[in-house]
Amino acid sequence: MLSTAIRTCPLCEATCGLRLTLNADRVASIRGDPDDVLSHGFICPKGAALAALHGDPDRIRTPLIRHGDGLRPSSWEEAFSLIDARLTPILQRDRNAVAAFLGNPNVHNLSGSLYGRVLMRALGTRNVFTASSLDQMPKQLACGLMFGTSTTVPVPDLDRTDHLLILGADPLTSNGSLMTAPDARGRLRAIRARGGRVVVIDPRRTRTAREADEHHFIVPGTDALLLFALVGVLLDEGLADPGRLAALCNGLEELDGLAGPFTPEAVAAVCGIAAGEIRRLARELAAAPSAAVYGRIGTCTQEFGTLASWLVDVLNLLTGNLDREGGAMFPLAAAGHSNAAGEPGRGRGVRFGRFASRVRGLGETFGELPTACLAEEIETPGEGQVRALITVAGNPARSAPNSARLEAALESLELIVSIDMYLNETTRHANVILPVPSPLCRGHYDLALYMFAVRNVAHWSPPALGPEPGVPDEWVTLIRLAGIAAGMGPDVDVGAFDEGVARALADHECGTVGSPVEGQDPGELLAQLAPRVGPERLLDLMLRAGPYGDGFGSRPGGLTLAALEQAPHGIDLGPLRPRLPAALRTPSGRIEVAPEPIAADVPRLRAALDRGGRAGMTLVGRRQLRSNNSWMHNLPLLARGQRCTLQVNPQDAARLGLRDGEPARLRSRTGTAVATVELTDDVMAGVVSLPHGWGHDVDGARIAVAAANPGTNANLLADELAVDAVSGNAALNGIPVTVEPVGEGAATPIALATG
Ligand SMILES: Nc1nc2c(c(=O)[nH]1)N[C@H]1C(S)=C(S)[C@@H](COP(=O)(O)OP(=O)(O)OC[C@H]3O[C@@H](n4cnc5c(=O)[nH]c(N)nc54)[C@H](O)[C@@H]3O)O[C@H]1N2
Ligand SMILES: Nc1nc2c(c(=O)[nH]1)N[C@H]1C(S)=C(S)[C@@H](COP(=O)(O)OP(=O)(O)OC[C@H]3O[C@@H](n4cnc5c(=O)[nH]c(N)nc54)[C@H](O)[C@@H]3O)O[C@H]1N2
Ligand code: SF4
Ligand SMILES: [Mo]
Repeated sequence: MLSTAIRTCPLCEATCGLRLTLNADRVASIRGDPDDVLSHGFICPKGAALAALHGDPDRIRTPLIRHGDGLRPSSWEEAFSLIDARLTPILQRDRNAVAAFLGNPNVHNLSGSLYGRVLMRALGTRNVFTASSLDQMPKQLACGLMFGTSTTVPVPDLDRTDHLLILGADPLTSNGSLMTAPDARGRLRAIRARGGRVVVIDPRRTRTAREADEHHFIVPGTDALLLFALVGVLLDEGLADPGRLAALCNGLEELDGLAGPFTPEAVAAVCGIAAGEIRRLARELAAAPSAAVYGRIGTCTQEFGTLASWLVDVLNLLTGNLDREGGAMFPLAAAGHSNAAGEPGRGRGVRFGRFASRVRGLGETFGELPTACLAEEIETPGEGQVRALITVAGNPARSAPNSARLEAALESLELIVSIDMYLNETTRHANVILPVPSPLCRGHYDLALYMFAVRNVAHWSPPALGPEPGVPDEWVTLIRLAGIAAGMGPDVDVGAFDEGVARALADHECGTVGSPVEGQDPGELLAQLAPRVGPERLLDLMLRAGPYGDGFGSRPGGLTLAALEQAPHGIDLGPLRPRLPAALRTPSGRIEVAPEPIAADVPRLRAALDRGGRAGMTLVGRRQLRSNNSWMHNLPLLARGQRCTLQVNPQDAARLGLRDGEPARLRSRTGTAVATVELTDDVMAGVVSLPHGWGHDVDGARIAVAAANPGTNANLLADELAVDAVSGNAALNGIPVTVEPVGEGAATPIALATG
């Protein structure tokens, strides 16, 4: 008997609607859902591969516990008893001795998004690390300081803009990031079809660049210089006009002084873009009827990530495009959006720098420490030394810089507990691995990603398939771990614990100024949410207390989870609308144009400018269409047709003696790696590109397909000491390397890389 299920793809930020054809509990096919309110039928190869992920024989379906050199299956009782016995004494000694690493898939998983923080609270450790500090922290910090919350981030109004300037992003490959926009190609083509212009700044001629009107190579790490020069031209030539927002700004007058040294002529040689071109780019940006500037990984995971991320929005502001149709706008998500309730002038601003990492003294951001300093926190003795690690949906052994050092540090820990679906490069070090259900067996709502969507939408997906025998929902596992961390032992009453979680959220919502449930009785809200439990209950509460919600009766006809259940293709909440000043949550209630912590970093940029360009080769990364960071190389359909290569410009190859298809050895401060050369003039001279997330040929993992096509681990080369000074985010791009051929008969075999 065939049946159909509709659900959102949980794999990347595009949030595509999928139509699954099911044959009992078997997935017969997965196609794009033509009726989805946001994706309109778009799908990429990974979405279709969810069936293979569901069926992957290597996916873990039972807890595993360490046994000699390997891991053996165990019951859940045995696993939790072991965790309780080992974790509790460490926590009793020193709560900071237990660290946590939360990986990227938590963002795509309601359990991880809502109950990960429950576990963190129960642990009570300062040593919380996440993929955010390997990714978008500079953007969230810059926007937090300017606008008041970490999710008040402008996104390009893609479907209405006349001019899009993209720096360091490749949405045609990544399918968009901090810009939820399925079918990026279609949306970019539509800009050009309506007479608009797309300009890309990237050290590689990306798929996105090939669809653009104009592409400029840029020397990695120099975006802040280019952006400052653009700001300077606008100011000098009288082209800067924030329009109605001028009256909402603090510090506008500081920009002139800050931008002063960075003239087009001063930065041109260092950026690799001619001064005349920089002036033209600025004038065209200012002249466009509407325009949006957008930067992503290339502007974040680099030495000047916060400055570059900030300047992107300074440009949006100065060109009058911030918060206006066709410009860079603030989405209003239906649930959980930190700037939805409350009012300007009553925000406390973002929390940042309240404490520092023990060894290197890197500051905390929004309650977490930079992942770039995890290894040293494990290695360095003293009070607060990390002795145990809990990973949830993370693979830091492949995602964090200097992975050889980090993996050695992991080996020295007393205990590692991993909640994960694979026995991979990280979890092979674990003492206990707790499995999670296949994505098709869980409900789904994109709590985080709708905060960055180019259109306001809401979409609930019920589980497409029934539960997998013996695999509890991930939120249940997180609560059981939280129970242990809270000293309640291995058999915590999950239902009672969850009541407490829901109660705390209801208390919070009822106490929030401007919330549609402000002043209501939390107990009555909870009664109305019955019989829902777990993430569905919390989601329903957030939706109903949210900006489109029914307010539990105070706004009849408003949004509820029940309403979303009746709308399997999602509910369209309309195009983005101007939100300032209402969305501002800075303590001043105004736009902080030149926040002090950011302005204080400008001298460091000035020093880099004075040093001038760097000789030698520079390594950058890239996304690949059939990859998802490190963890989807085990699916045969995706693995076929996806190779990990080192892209090298033919000019460099000739000089360095590198040949297409042959191995090259890369060296950086941290290590050595060997990768197969791909000659292409799509990468600028002086730059080589290697994707991250590879290097699967390791002992003790169970990822047979991935191990057969292992590729090279780029993070053997990324330097954990290279961080964006303001946010502590890892500078995973712009790594100085040497590249040389691996001579015939040389000792190092391909892809067997060592630190
Ligand atoms: N297919 C696929 N999709 C993905 C992922 C995946 O692994 N595969 N990963 C997901 C994740 S976690 C994220 S965060 C997003 C990322 O989404 P994007 O940022 O759109 O993706 P990237 O391809 O990493 O694009 C970064 C670009 O920055 C360029 N770059 C490097 N250094 C610099 C620099 O200094 N300046 C400038 N201007 N450019 C530079 C690189 O050449 C690259 O083209 O993608 C998500 N989507
Ligand atoms: N050199 C370099 N390094 C990079 C980057 C780069 O561009 N260059 N990009 C960085 C970026 S943007 C990111 S986001 C990080 C990603 O860093 P991580 O999040 O550490 O890495 P992933 O490869 O996404 O690994 C995800 C893990 O979660 C598991 N998993 C998948 N789904 C689930 C689930 O539903 N529940 C649970 N519990 N586990 C699940 C997978 O098996 C895998 O072990 O990598 C960063 N590292
Ligand atoms: S683009 Fe992203 S959300 Fe859409 S099908 Fe592909 S992986 Fe899934
Ligand atoms: Mo990411």
